[in-house]
Amino acid sequence: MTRICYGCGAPLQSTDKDKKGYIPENKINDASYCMRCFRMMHYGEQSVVDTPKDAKEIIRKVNKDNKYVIFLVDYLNLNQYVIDLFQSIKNNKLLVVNKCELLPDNITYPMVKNYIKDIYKVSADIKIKGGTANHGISSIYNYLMNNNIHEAYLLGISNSGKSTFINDMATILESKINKINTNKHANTTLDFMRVRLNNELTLIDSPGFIIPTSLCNDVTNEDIKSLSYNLKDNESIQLLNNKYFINISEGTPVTFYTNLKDNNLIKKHFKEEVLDNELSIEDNQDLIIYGLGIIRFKNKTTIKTNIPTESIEIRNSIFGGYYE
Ligand SMILES: Nc1nc2c(ncn2[C@@H]2O[C@H](COP(=O)(O)OP(=O)(O)OP(=O)(O)O)[C@@H](O)[C@H]2O)c(=O)[nH]1
Ligand SMILES: [Mg+2]
Repeated sequence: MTRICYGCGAPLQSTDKDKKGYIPENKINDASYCMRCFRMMHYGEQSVVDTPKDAKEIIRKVNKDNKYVIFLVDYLNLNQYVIDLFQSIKNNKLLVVNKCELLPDNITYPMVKNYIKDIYKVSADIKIKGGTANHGISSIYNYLMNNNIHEAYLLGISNSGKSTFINDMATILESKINKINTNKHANTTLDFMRVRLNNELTLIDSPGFIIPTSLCNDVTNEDIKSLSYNLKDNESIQLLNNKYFINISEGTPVTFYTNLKDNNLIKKHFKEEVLDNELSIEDNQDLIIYGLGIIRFKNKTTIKTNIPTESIEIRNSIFGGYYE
């Protein structure tokens, strides 16, 4: 029987060093982890051995099965694309908003839930997770038990925290499992992996997917920062080293909510560029830029940008306490 790597779920093999699941032949019978996972977990090394999976392919596979689905999303990656994927899951499902401790203090957990239900018309249950002492995990465990759910898939975008979720669940249940490999870079888990946590609960980890129209997949796990700008007439905002620009009318203060590590990727630009795509932002609406963050405008305005339309979304704002 083929053994699998407990770190990434790949079948262990000793024929091709550059492919997933590689382990030297003399270790294949007793190793718990493939060489890539071992080196990532012990030496912080990075290596790419597989391409990100297609979300629709994963969901098609899961839809053929009748098992419950726990779908993880972190707040900055919450957008129509992700919600459409969630809604395309036919099985009974739960939406978990993860890394919520990184949200600014003025956004409370009940606000997040009400907001998602209202804006994206999500009727499935929603739970919040994130923060110190495995916040939210016990409540999710109790929820699963109360609803008689003993086996569930964990699905979601790469880096949303699926494998960390299983490790955290193992901690509170005191399960003696081998820790799953988790990492701040995308594409860590490579295959489905069934993890029996106790007599009552088995979770199935899965490879994450990426949002194809995301401008940046370099997420961090740091607090969401707010960067505020008040632009003059001949100034704009430049993104990702002059790849994209946004012209904003003078006198409209804006705040950018992001967790990009490198502040230089979002900067004031002392020039107005010629840009085609004009967008009207109403009072109390935000601009969502896939992979970069959320822009909050102080008042109703018109902006111009060269960001492709499939990478942006305008939606009612969570800031300002409307969803309390
Ligand atoms: N701040 C914060 N970071 C988290 C939380 N959960 C997970 N992370 C971090 O998010 C990163 C990604 O976590 P993983 O568990 O590897 O994510 P994944 O969804 O399994 O990713 P793939 O296997 O690539 O699909 C890691 O650096 C985790 O430490 C959380 O609740 N809060
Ligand atoms: Mg994972």
